[in-house]
Amino acid sequence: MQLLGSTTSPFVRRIRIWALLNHCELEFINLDIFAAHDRQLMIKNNPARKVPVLICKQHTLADSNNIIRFLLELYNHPRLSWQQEHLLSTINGCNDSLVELLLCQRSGFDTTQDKLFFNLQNERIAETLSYLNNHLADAEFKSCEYLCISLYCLLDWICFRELTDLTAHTELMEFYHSFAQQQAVQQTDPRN
Ligand SMILES: N[C@@H](CCC(=O)N[C@@H](CS)C(=O)NCC(=O)O)C(=O)O
Repeated sequence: MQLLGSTTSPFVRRIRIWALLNHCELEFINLDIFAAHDRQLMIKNNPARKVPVLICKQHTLADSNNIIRFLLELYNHPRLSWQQEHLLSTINGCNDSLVELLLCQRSGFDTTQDKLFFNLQNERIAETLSYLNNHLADAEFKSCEYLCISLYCLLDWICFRELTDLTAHTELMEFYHSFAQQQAVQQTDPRN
């Protein structure tokens, strides 16, 4: 199986860490998705023009949510419960808004301006981080490996890109530091 992605994408990193922790052999194809040649490979496999993309004998699958569902089934792991899916959507909502804002900044917009689009993203980021901080101790959260991986990838990406101050979220910070010790985390560090 091949995984098209980039080392910096938090959505790609989730899949890479899960695969490392679960002895799932993935050939990681590291792309610069904004460079012409690499972009062609991504576009050829995903009309939505995003990474990650998983390519295997049966399927070409885009979107980390589909990829993890496929891998969990393939490796006979239980699927996420509905509450866990809800928590994953909360992590995704935060991550998507941060990606949108970063792309706006890279397009030359001042995202601190009082504009509907920026306000909606900023409100979503603040609310989802508070929600995750308050629900991190829930049994359904702590017991789900993929949720913990996805949260860690979000938090580390926020730190890596210096996107927002996390220090007020004490539960998230404690989790972030404890999860960071794992080998799979260090092996997929975008700073390396
Ligand atoms: N819902 C998607 C989001 C993936 C995503 O946003 N990927 C970013 C990289 S972090 C991307 O490919 N962005 C390219 C673009 O927006 O043009 C998933 O879970 O895989």
